[in-house]
Amino acid sequence: MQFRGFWVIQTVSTTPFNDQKPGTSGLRKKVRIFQQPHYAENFVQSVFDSLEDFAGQTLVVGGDGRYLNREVIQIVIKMAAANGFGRVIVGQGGILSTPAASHLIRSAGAFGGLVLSASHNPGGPDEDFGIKYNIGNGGPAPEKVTDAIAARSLVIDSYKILEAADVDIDLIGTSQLGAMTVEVVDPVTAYADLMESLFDFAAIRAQIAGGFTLAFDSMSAVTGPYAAEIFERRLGAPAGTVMNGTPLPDFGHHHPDPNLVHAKQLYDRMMAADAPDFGAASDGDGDRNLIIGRHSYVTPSDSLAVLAANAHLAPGYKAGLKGIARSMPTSGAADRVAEKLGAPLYETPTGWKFFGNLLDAGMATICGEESAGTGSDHVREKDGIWAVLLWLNILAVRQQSVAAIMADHWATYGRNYYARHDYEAIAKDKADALMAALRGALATLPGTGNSGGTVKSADDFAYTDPTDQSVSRNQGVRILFEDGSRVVFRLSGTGTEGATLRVYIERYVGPDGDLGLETGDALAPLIAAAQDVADIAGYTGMDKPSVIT
Ligand code: VG1
Ligand code: CO
Repeated sequence: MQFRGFWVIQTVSTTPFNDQKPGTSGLRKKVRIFQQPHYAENFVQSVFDSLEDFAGQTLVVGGDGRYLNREVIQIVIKMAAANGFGRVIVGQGGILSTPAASHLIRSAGAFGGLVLSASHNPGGPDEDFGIKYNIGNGGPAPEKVTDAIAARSLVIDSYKILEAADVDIDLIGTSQLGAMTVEVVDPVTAYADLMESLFDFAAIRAQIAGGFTLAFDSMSAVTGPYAAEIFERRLGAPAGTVMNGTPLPDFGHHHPDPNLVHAKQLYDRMMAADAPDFGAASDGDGDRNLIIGRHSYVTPSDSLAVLAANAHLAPGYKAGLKGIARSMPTSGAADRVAEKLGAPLYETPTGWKFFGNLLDAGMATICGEESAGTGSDHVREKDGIWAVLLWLNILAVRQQSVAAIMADHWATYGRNYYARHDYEAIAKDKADALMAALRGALATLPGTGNSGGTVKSADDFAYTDPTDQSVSRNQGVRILFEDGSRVVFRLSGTGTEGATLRVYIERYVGPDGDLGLETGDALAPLIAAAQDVADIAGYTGMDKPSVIT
């Protein structure tokens, strides 16, 4: 025990839980697991123990408002004080979207931040919670940091926490906790100002005033207050434009995952006869985006390509793009845009942390993933509302519908038909065996023919970071066909129940080819080939995926 004025720092004995997955940027588990005594504390102390020289520095803390958010924020604040941070900045009510947290870390010159979220996973007492650590550039901790945290969590035997009453996180202002300052800040304004600095709000406002209609579904998650401020107040869209705008601890029992399955309410609205001109949604922590034009769904991979091709129409990007980065499973649509722009294209492993170095080095301006994440060098996370605003800015300049912009894009660059098939909650040993068998067969695949065509090459994706030469291996099995089609297999790193197999299927058709096919029809032979090559039914007992996006 240690005394600091009236404050008592407790050193609490604990035992490791041994289940922090190496290679993932945080800890994501069922709420019940997080509620075990010392569990959250162990992870937070493992993070602090893996950092150096943060005494007196600033830590940003906030989350997506899900069940347990407030309790864990109190733990983090008291532990930060006990571990010697000089200042904690916390979003009012414990709210900070992931991109807003990234911005706050950067603008405050913070040492780092803890973001409490399980992203698009459901929330509530029987659902998921998570904690991720972001470094001083505002982005997810790189592998060397997450590996150190995971290693520390295996041997931790005590943590430090200040014995104190809870801090009032609902009142904006500054208070003192031990030797540490606690600043409760408005989570929205600085972020909204950043958006206003990048996009032509006057043009978007004029477009809306002229009758352009939009719908934004916050899915009862963190973007509600951000969207209300930006779309309804600053851009003048009518009240009700933001759907499900109040963050709820259980997201109203929904999966806050902006895809066609979970954002069905928005999808149905966008496909109705009286659909608005533009629809969008974001996920639990506000870093993902779903874009649906009137009667026209845009795949995330296509959205990345369109945003990259048109970014120069927005004031923040009028100087053009330094480069484009996409994760390996994301379709090659952005590659064709990069080629035309004469900008470099980087292909990274899945996960935003790999973009951070490229953005810091000024090598890329826009980044994206097939999982509905798009962003730029304005922060170091993907950013759902940013993507929506860039679309709106482009629409305001081009004065065309989303469907017309897509048709125009495909006529110029060709179309990458694309789908992701997820096989969820499969037994971990079965999933590992399936991947091991695929990896074992890599050498025998080239030259063989099947319903997908003739295999040109097959490998297990490895990435060498061009800025620090660090190597990441085993990032997913790729099978490339002679005609440029592709099937990719990898296991999810973010699920909390068993294992999830993701199969990514892509077929390219040039500008003169058939651009108007149904995606399912266009991909049918490749889907069959994928199921066959990996013997998915044999390993999983599932004859079809649980989610198709
Ligand atoms: C998924 C997505 C990946 C994304 C990650 C975090 O990972 O596929 O593209 O970066 O979620 O997104 P995985 O390992 O389950 O495929 V989020 O919105 O949690 O910050
Ligand atoms: Co997210």
